[in-house]
Amino acid sequence: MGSRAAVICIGILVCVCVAMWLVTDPKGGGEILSLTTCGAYAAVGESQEGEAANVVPARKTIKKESSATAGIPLIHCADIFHPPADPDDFWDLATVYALMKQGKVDLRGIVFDYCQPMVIETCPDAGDSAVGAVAQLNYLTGAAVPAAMGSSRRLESTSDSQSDAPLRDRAGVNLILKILRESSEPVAISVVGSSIDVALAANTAPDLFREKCRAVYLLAGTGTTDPEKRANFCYNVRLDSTAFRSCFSLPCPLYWIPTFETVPSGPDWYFHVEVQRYGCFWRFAQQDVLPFLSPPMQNYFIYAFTHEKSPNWLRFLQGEVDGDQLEKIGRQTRYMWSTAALLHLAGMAVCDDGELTPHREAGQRAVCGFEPIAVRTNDSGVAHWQIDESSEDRFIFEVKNVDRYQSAMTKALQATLLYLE
Ligand SMILES: [Ca+2]
Repeated sequence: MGSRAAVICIGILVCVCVAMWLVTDPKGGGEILSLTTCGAYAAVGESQEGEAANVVPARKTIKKESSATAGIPLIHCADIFHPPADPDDFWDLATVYALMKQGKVDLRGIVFDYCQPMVIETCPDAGDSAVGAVAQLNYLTGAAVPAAMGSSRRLESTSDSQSDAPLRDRAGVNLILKILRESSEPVAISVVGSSIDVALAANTAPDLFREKCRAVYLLAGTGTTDPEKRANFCYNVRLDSTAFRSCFSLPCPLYWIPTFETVPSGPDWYFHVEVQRYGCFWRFAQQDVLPFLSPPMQNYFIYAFTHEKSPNWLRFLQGEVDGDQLEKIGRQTRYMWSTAALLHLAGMAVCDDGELTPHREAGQRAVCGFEPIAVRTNDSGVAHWQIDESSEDRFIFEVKNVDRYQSAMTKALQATLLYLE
């Protein structure tokens, strides 16, 4: 069964590769769209932080710490497409590979969200799964992380396992279950898109999840449960709200990371969202990180954010950095969500000055963290939660220093990605 699943995964990846090469850019001009986690999308233009600094392709240098060798087994589930729907997924994918390079995580597999009609409706430029990005990062790190397509179908109930689905819709679930089954130690799962495949996998094999899933890091939803503040209004929830609700019954620890605490009303709400206590959202000017990265990593981001149509992902990676393109994407503001969660699952806390330390050493300096909660759901999503010190398997993300969170995350991201050369 294992080799059969692998063959199926490879077959699907080949098909997706072919599809990706055929993607055309409907805008034609390479304009980069940023899809908000709550579904509105907008052209990401000039940095909102004022005049952009002059960005040059010359790499700045920052001292790296020496790397370890062990790592927490990890499966990363992402809605990453080429061209992007939400470009932050490219930063997240680079982050999990950088954590693997440091020996903090052992990246065992990637599950691609299926590109649902809702994705195309919300972001018409979105392409198919970014298999080229995975190939680029596998090449740079000397890894062979497998990737598989997720299910094209939403859950019909919170206990749905889609056991009757065709094999092509089971590749992601089968990869998750295979990794759990074969791992000698518990595996963490990060979910930064829809919750479909992790919910299906848990519904298919709950005992396996109970035994082998270290934790699910679920990035979706809102910290507020007040409908008047648009509770549960979140893009990742709307990809499949039933799957999202199902995750709160997972037979394993759940680290819940609401995307926003509250969502402002109005058509341009997206530009007015600020860092809040119970939401992981933050933003940064890409020019604050890109110039520090290695030339291949600069090309990785240029390839994605210019909607590069060439199928030559490897030669693009190895080519000269286009300084004009790097400067152009450097001026864009990137809206971010997942970085703190990915660092946390790798055992690291971010301090208020951006320093990365083991959890236990951060203390009051931690700029964010998790608190134990009791939580219940209803048909809309999360109905109520409260801090519950006795809880051992349900946690909520909390920004502990709202003023310093954004600058600290920018520094932590920069330091993490330096491991990719
Ligand atoms: Ca995402």
